[in-house]
Amino acid sequence: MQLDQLQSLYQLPFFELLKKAREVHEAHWPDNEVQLCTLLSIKTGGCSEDCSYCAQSSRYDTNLDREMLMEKKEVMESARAAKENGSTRFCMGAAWKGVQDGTKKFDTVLEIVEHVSTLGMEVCVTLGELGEVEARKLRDAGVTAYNHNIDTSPEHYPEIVTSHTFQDRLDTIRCVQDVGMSVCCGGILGMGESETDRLRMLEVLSNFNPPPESVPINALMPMPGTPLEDKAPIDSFDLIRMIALARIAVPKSRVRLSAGRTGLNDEAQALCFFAGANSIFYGDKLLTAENPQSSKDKALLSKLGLSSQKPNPALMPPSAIENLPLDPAPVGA
Ligand code: SAM
Ligand code: DTB
Ligand code: SF4
Repeated sequence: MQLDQLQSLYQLPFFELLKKAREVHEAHWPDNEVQLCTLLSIKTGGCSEDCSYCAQSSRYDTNLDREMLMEKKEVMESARAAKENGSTRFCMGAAWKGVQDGTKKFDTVLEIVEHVSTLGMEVCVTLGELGEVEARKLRDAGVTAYNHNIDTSPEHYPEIVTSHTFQDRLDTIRCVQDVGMSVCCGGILGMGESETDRLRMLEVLSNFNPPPESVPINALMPMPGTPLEDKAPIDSFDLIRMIALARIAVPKSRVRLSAGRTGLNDEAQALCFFAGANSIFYGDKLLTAENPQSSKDKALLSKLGLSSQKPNPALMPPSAIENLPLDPAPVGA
């Protein structure tokens, strides 16, 4: 979709935009299901990059304890718990610039992925910059989607990050797509960007080839100590409009209502689901920040008559399918 088309949609009266988004949503996602994804920070803090929204950058004094790469056993415990709790996707994040083949840390990550991928969930990782070799190895280890956000428009990006470029982000995404792995790519609203920046971000995302499999829309959670700590929260109507536009711009992608749900009331979240959001981060914690309690999310989905996405073998890594029971358990067993 092009910028001028996004601009005309954005200018529509609120309910007209919602109506259009809802039509697209119903045509592509008739199931009333919301995907539940659980995040785990497998390596927290001490990141070399200067992303001005991020509590994990070592450039800012954010009062966050730096942690080493987690042990496989601990990761497996969290992943099993996420599955028990109803998540169908497990996303592991690491705070560092990127990964390189031949390093001990990359080998450890591959081993972690190999194990998590046997559990029967979609496996997502967000590990920063990588090349084609790393992408291929992650895919072969069982990663089903790679999260790498563009975060804002190309024009606004240098105001937010200087330690790498917007083009670096695109290059990583290209490598992921070239090896046939799904891309999860979105951004953050509320970082001082203009309306045009927001629409440009969607324009870039919708012109990926292929379009991203999922699009996380984060509302900035201002982190004390970061340059963006004092940013005012995004107006929830602006957020709902952006969700609606994302639904229209990338009709087949899952639109994930991501960070910042703790700042939204149930009614605003309900409108986001109506406008096309069909995925959330689920569980008390994001990477370092708070997320609504799972019990609260379950209650909200039930109040709205939405169900959580059922496990779907077609979306699981091959190693999970090998581990599925051959025959369904007898009824009542
Ligand atoms: N280091 C990897 C990277 O930069 O791609 C992965 C982790 S990074 C924390 C993943 C994404 O989380 C960022 O691209 C950003 O969209 C989101 N994020 C980080 N801090 C945030 C905040 N304070 N508020 C909202 N979203 C945030
Ligand atoms: C994404 O777009 N949002 C998630 C996930 N991808 C990795 C991360 C949100 C992080 C929120 C801030 C924190 O927990 O530190
Ligand atoms: Fe590092 Fe990622 Fe945070 Fe940027 S967003 S500082 S790359 S962890």
